[in-house]
Amino acid sequence: MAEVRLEHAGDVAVIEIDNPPVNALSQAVRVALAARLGEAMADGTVKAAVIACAGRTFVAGADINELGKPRSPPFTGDIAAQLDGCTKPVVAAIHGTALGGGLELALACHWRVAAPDARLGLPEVKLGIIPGGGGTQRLPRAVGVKLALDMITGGDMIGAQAALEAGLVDEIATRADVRAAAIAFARRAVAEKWPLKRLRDRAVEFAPSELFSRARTEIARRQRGLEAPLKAVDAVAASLKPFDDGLKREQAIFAELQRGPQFGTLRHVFFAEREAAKIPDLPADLPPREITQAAVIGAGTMGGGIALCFAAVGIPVTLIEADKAALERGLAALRRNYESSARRQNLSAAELDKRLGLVKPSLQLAHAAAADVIVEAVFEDLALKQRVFRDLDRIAKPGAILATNTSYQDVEAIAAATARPADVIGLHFFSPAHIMRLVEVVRAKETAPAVVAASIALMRRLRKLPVVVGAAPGFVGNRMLFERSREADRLLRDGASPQDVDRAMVEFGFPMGPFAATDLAGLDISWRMRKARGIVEFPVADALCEAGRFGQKTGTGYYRYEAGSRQGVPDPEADRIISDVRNRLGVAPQPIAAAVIVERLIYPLVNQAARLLEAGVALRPGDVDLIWINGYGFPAWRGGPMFYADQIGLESVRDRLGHLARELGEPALVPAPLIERRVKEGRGFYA
Ligand code: T1G
Repeated sequence: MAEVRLEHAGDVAVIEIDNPPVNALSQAVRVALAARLGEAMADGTVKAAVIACAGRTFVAGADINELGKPRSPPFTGDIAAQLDGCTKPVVAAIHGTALGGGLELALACHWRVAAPDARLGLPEVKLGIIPGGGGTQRLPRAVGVKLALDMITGGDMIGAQAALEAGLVDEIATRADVRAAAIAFARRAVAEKWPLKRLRDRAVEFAPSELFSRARTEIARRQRGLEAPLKAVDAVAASLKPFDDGLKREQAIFAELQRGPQFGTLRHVFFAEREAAKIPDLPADLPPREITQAAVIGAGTMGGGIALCFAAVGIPVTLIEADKAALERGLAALRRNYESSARRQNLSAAELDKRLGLVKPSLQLAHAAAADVIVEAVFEDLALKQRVFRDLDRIAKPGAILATNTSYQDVEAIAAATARPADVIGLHFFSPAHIMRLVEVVRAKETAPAVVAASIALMRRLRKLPVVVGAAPGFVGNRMLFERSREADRLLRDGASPQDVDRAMVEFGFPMGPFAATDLAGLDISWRMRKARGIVEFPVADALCEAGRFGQKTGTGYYRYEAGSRQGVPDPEADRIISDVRNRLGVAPQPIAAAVIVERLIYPLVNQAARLLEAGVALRPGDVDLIWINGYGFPAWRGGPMFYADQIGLESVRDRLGHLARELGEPALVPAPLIERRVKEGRGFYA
């Protein structure tokens, strides 16, 4: 039951919010918080107040379960206004993550003291809304318009040190106990009679109008289709007006977005992410596994990126490579990658060197012996991976997690190369591993539940999004991608051009179309796999590969790339090759509308996912949505393929699949039994 307690540390009132698990500002908490604050201010013996939280974090925001439904005051903004009226110093004691309404509450306090590892942010745009408790007006007054725009339109957190340097936090608690530090801070404010620092009284420093136009341009490029970030720019721009006028503008935008479609969709994604960590048959009482050392085998692009993920959260990692030159290349790439992400996170040079110092290079597999988790990321060849795992079986300490980063090899076959298959699991990181959040946690038949649970916990510690999948070919994401890729090849044979298809998918909301993406990754990778498996359903892709057109790496693929350019241009030579395939197959090309292109590329995803759900390879529709949003660029504001299918209407999707299966003669497009059953029950995947 949520509680807000009022305690006394001498003449300092300590108001403690206790609403597990993240001290969300539910209705009950807001009512009690307003009451305790009033009591503290009315108590003549109280000279100052501290607002703190019990448990693992400061307030992580409004209670998302309540948003979008009828709510009663006091709202976060009302409590912020109450704080503005306080005549005694109020200090926020921040630990864990002060997010959304939690940071807005702290911004309305006169000062903020943070624990060294605290993180602060206004992530509301990730839910399709904007801060609605005064954050768009107070944050610019605390840190300036530029950083406020970045934080509010991006929704990302910043660390305590960066917050101190920006003026968002007034002190970092050197002591372990941030509450004691805040009480001491409050006492100093009283003793030295500091004037109360109310952000609403501060004018926003001058912000050139191009700051806002540049933000809008950047958002239109990087967050295309999302409404909230653009609206957030409008709200922050209103902070240049008198405070109360700006608040009114914020409230109007906040209310409008809560009524909009994107809030419901992004709230679905939020809760799907929380569901993904809950694996039904995992015992709840599994003891946490201590992971203090990691090792990564293979210093290529993936291995270097994975090693970086461990170092970035402070876990020492040994990066092992058989070849000295490859190890040096890997280390150089790792440093380059971390330097660029460090710039984005405002990491200091000292912090960067400290993190990089956690990566120990080695040419000896034996140096993995002390690791609690070992991630193999060698070349995608089963025999090589089995050899590595046979060696690791001999070297690794008992109880170490042995993970393969394979994207399509048989995890069961890899596990069988060891005498400890229970410790073997797949951790399919997506490239670039240090940036992409998604990791498919591939559970083999004999993988121990404790290893699955420990892997999920470890991925969350690496700030990844772990989704558990079964050890079937292509797992979930790539198995679905195969269906879309086959239909994309067919669209070219039927008359569409690569740019027709890519344009339709970009307009749908993908950051890039399937053919530009394949040119980027390289056509030869899947060509090698198709030849090994005797797959012949990609005649256009095969013809391009036979002509040596592997994509950006060879300067030509579906498109042509001028020297030094990564932007492909239509290539008459590619058109000729496509036309030759059509002639060879006797296909008369027809123009294909964008809407049909979207159906022919999205519905096969949904159909294949339905089969994977039926087979238990995917656990939930929400997991499938998360995989495609976070691994393949499916626009989050459309909720993912399964949520999107429900929005279209599953019966309509079923009918179109049946029509396409007949028209194209493609048995894989026959509606999956799960879809037929749900339609018969009058249900979707979610409803
Ligand atoms: N409301 C309700 N429940 C929440 C919640 C929230 N804000 N945040 C987390 N939970 C639940 C979550 O569903 C899960 O529940 C449990 O807490 C642990 O979460 C007025 C309007 C804080 C970084 O967007 O980013 O403020 O599944 O598994 O990995 O302007 O939760 O256990 O039953 O994620 O340690 C803005 C969202 C809200 C923050 C912790 N705030 N939360 O991560 O744990 S809008 C957010 C997070 C707002 C104001 C506006 C993360 C976390 P269950 P978890 P975690």
